[in-house]
Amino acid sequence: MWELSGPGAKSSTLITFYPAFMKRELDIAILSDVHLGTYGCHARELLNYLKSIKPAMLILNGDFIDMWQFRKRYFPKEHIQVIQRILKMSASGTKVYYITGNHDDLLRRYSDFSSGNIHLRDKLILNLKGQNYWIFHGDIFDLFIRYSPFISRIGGKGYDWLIRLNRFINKLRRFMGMSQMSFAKKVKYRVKEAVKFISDFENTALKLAAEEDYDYVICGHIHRPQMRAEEVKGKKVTYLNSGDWVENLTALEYNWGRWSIYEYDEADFQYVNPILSVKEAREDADEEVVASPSVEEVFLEIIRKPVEGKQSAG
Ligand SMILES: [Mn+2]
Repeated sequence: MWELSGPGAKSSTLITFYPAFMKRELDIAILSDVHLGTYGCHARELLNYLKSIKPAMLILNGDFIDMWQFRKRYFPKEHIQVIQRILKMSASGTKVYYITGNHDDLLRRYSDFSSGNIHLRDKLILNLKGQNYWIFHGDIFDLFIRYSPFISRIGGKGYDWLIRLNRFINKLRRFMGMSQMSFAKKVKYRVKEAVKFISDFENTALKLAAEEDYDYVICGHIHRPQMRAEEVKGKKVTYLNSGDWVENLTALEYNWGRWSIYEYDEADFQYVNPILSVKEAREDADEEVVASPSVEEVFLEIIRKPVEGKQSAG
């Protein structure tokens, strides 16, 4: 929005005054479990975040689009804008890796497809400063860990329903001057089984990474942001998890050779740097929104968008 862009931008002089330094430059940003297409997805907040950064590499580590929920045809404007924002980032130089997860496993048959700066993969192996990284969504561990029926139920449709119920109750609570509460967090965190599931997941990842001789393993899937270093059989392994954009609103950021977990804070956008807030932002000429696209339209747009190519006439 405030970068000087192509011919489409009607470049009101105001826009050119917003300096580029307001975008944080990052080497790598990792997001997972955005679950576009579900009621739980905090797309507006994610848009705020995406507009505030300029990463050299953006890794979408699985469950970016929730294709399991698609038949409901819930795909509001902000959800499309998230996709458009990412396409725009890729067009202006950000290398985007779309790693498949279990909710977008339909895309696995297109894996290792690349178009311009966008790369679809099932996993990603990186070497940063001599350290080997193993990056994948993590649903593969479901085969190793025994789920309790309770957990698998929250993972599915019931979970989406729970979030809607939660929103409704929070509306009532707000109305009565009470503080907000998160069912999803309560359910997921308080239940002993869930805690055990999370630690099983993390331990499995650490153990396998050590066996495969990786220094870092980075996952998503369990909606639990984490940075944890352990010594496994004499080898130091670090487990990172980027969390999600349903409950935690977090991302992993790599800059100046260091990892950190970004936690979304509405206040940063409303008060500290209001110009970054989507609500305040002017509509971009090139960000027009197509009304309710079909499933195919949405994900075909991602995988076949000619990023650098000019649009062919007609
Ligand atoms: Mn998942």
